[in-house]
Amino acid sequence: MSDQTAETLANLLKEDRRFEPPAELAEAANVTADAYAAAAEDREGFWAAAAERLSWDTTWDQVLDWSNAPFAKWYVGGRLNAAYNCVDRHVEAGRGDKVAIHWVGEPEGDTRDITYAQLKDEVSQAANALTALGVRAGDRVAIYLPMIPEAVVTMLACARIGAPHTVVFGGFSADALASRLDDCQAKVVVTADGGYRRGTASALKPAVDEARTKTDVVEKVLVVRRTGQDLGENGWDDAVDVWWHDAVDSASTEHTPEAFDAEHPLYVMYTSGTTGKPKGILHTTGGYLVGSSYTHWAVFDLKPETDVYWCTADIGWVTGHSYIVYGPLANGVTQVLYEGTPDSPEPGRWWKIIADYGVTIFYTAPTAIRSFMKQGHEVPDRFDMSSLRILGSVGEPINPEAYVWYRHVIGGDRTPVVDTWWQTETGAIMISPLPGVTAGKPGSAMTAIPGIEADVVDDEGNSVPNGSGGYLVVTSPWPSMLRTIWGDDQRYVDTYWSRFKAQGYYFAGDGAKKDDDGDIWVLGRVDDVMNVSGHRLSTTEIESALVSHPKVAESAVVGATDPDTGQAVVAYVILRDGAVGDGDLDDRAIVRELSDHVRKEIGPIAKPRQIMIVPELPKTRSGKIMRRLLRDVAEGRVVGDTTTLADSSIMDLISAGQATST
Ligand code: 6R9
Repeated sequence: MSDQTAETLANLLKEDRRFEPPAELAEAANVTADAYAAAAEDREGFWAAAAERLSWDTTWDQVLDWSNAPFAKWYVGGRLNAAYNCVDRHVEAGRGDKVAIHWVGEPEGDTRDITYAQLKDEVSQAANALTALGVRAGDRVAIYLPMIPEAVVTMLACARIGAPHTVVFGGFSADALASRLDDCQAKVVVTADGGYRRGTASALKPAVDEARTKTDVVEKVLVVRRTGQDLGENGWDDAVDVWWHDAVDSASTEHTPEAFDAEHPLYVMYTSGTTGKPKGILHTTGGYLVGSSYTHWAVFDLKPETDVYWCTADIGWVTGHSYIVYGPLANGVTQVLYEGTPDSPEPGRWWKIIADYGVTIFYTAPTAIRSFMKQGHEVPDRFDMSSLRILGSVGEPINPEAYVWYRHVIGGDRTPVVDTWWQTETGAIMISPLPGVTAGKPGSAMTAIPGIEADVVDDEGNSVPNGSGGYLVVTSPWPSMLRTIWGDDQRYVDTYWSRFKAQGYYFAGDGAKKDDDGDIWVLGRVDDVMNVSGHRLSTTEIESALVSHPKVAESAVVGATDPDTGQAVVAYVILRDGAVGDGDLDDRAIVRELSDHVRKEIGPIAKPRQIMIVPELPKTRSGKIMRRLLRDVAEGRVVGDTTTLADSSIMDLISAGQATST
């Protein structure tokens, strides 16, 4: 670490550092300070103007219909095609030769540049192929792909024909895939033979085959050949499986996009909630595209003619939807799409990509920044990253040290850092600095962006004074808000709109504080949702996975603070009678077995950092598990107040029994 960084870090603990926007950037900024007041004065007028950035087939009659709150309709009567907005209109405007995607495969040298004209042809071909497979407007299509261009092409092809997509992260297991396919009744799955992770080809198609044994909703599986790996003897079903290169490559590049209602479903994205079953968050066409494209332009001060943008998220998460596919492509920018892991084949891979492509705007997650911090600045220092002008952060609170390191080592102390708070449910960035306006404060997401109204409130829903903490709420509807939970309107109302029903506020599930200047610091979840490396996981989901194992009687899962991943999964399990000392398994082997079981049921990201076998769980007299106490143990603290426990000696047993863990 340089002396300067060390000094910066030391200072940070004592003082609130401010990073003023660079003068040049402020002068040419897309959004200026007066936007806040203008939007506050006429919010619907503001969002009507933002919608003008898109091409509409029919304009709307009404910006917002909130008469059936909390079920919103935005741009009522408007009609548009999302794929046309992301692709065709750029080609029609004479920008067909512009590169839309610099795709970088993980194996070195495996790259492809795709222009907007080529993207239009490929999306049209895929739209024709999906139609030929029987997909009609309104049918759901699941996408289970690595980070290859076909993932973007398929999403846009679905949007083009009005078939809502549901992208399932390639790291999810067959079981997790099956439950999502089943919940949204996906007719077609688009997948690949495999993808590259850390230099090796890892299979995807077998998980789809396995998922199909658990649900019979899927009629066709479209398979991209990516790795060329062997699919095995039973790995192909002629009645169901179709190769992408057979169905898509031969399809016509002519396809006329149909305009859909602004409220036509665009996609369903599953995310963890406080109960075991993931929630299918529904986003619709008009409002979502306005929200994602406006925020991408405003928060990153996007200059589509000159910027080269790169968001490192996976398209299996909402960040990939809003800030790789819909926002950036609607804005017609050139972007990098990278298939692999940050440090493969060498630790400087990301920085090399930035240098090679002259990336100007870079958007990533704090967990990645922290892992690079550990490697030191020597690796990034080897690369010329002077093209960068704006850095973004998303997924979890960014700790001030990581913010300062990011700005200093990656951004050469030139670049504003935008810490963007939002959620799968919000569809687009809600709270963030604006790079040409806001003096950045390490660790704070600052204020709601123009057009968005957020607050921090107490238990009764009253706005807390500066210097106090409470719950983060959104106080008025916004265009890219979720419309419902797929197939479960009641759960939508209960989860988001019942906590502050009297005020009509959207409850985000996050705790936050307002500092003395009134700026917002997001502190993390207040419900049973964990945030591991920027990915949301529910405690109950992992608990259900654990108790589905025959050896487990009961389990409790907590998120414990982790220096690398933000939070880590820590599980406590009570084994069934006879599971211990029975046969040849010792505790350690059981822990390993349970860990593998969670991995299989949900996916590697849910794998507990630690599993502790305990004789009992701490419960209140009404039988509620006191996670607070378990968190104390997991984080190595003195166990807090145990007076409400039915049996207060239990915590001594649990604290003493920590030896049996991985
Ligand atoms: C976009 C995304 C949402 C949850 C959210 C919060 C956490 C996201 C954050 C942040 C602090 C930020 N979160 N961005 N916390 N500062 N800048 O991550 O969506 O996967 O749905 O997660 O992530 O806890 O509620 P999603």
